[in-house]
Amino acid sequence: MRFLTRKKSISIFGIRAVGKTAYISMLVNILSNQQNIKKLRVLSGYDYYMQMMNWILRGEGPPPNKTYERLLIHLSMEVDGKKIELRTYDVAGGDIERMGDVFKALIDVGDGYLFLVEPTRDPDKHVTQVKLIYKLIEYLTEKFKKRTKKPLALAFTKNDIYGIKDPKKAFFEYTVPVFNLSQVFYYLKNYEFFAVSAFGGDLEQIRSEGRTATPIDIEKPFFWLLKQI
Ligand SMILES: Nc1nc2c(ncn2[C@@H]2O[C@H](COP(=O)(O)OP(=O)(O)O)[C@@H](O)[C@H]2O)c(=O)[nH]1
Ligand SMILES: [Mg+2]
Repeated sequence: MRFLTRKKSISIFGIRAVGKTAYISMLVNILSNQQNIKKLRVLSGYDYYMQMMNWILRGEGPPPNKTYERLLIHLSMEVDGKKIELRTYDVAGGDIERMGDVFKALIDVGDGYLFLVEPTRDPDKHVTQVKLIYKLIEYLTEKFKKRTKKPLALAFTKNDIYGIKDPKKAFFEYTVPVFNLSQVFYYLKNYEFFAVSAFGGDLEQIRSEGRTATPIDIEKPFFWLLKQI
């Protein structure tokens, strides 16, 4: 019983402007429409979610996080009759980039992880993203002393712009100019790659054409993680 009722927690990581807020908001929206998901409740972060949906329906997109914001979205639901509780965090990107207490707390509390990556060639973002994934694996494995079973989903964001078809291949190709992360993936026993789009296109354009944002594949890493935890 205790095993069945234990709260499961998923932590979401990603640098500033990678698309965390967009992803989380559209995920909550999708989950609320899923046939196999019942009794979805937003236990924490409900007002935040509604505020984001307001911005998204306006076609303006989520406003940048304020540096002090560390928002918790806490959901409970039943998936295929199984009770699931999960927590996702939307922290200001800068906090993650500094790899400080927030970064470590998110790792400590998580049963599974979703790392969002934008395949941008911007040198600062490129290096920071590779650096953070290395650091995440280093922390999870206590400095590469042991391998970890905790599942890690790596998802490329804004795929309406980038059009990635083979996310696994694209991932290692993306890291190579900075550091070939396949060197440290040996320490992960369970990982998978995805490419998602929160809005299915440019929000302003979608809005000007009278359409609504249509996410692509954003539920896939989530359901993959749910299966693993
Ligand atoms: N085209 C496109 N833009 C996106 C997508 N997701 C987020 N964005 C934009 O990227 C910027 C940063 O997104 P946000 O969710 O605030 O990132 P955060 O800082 O990680 O929370 C905003 O201008 C969003 O509108 C997407 O799937 N497609
Ligand atoms: Mg945000």
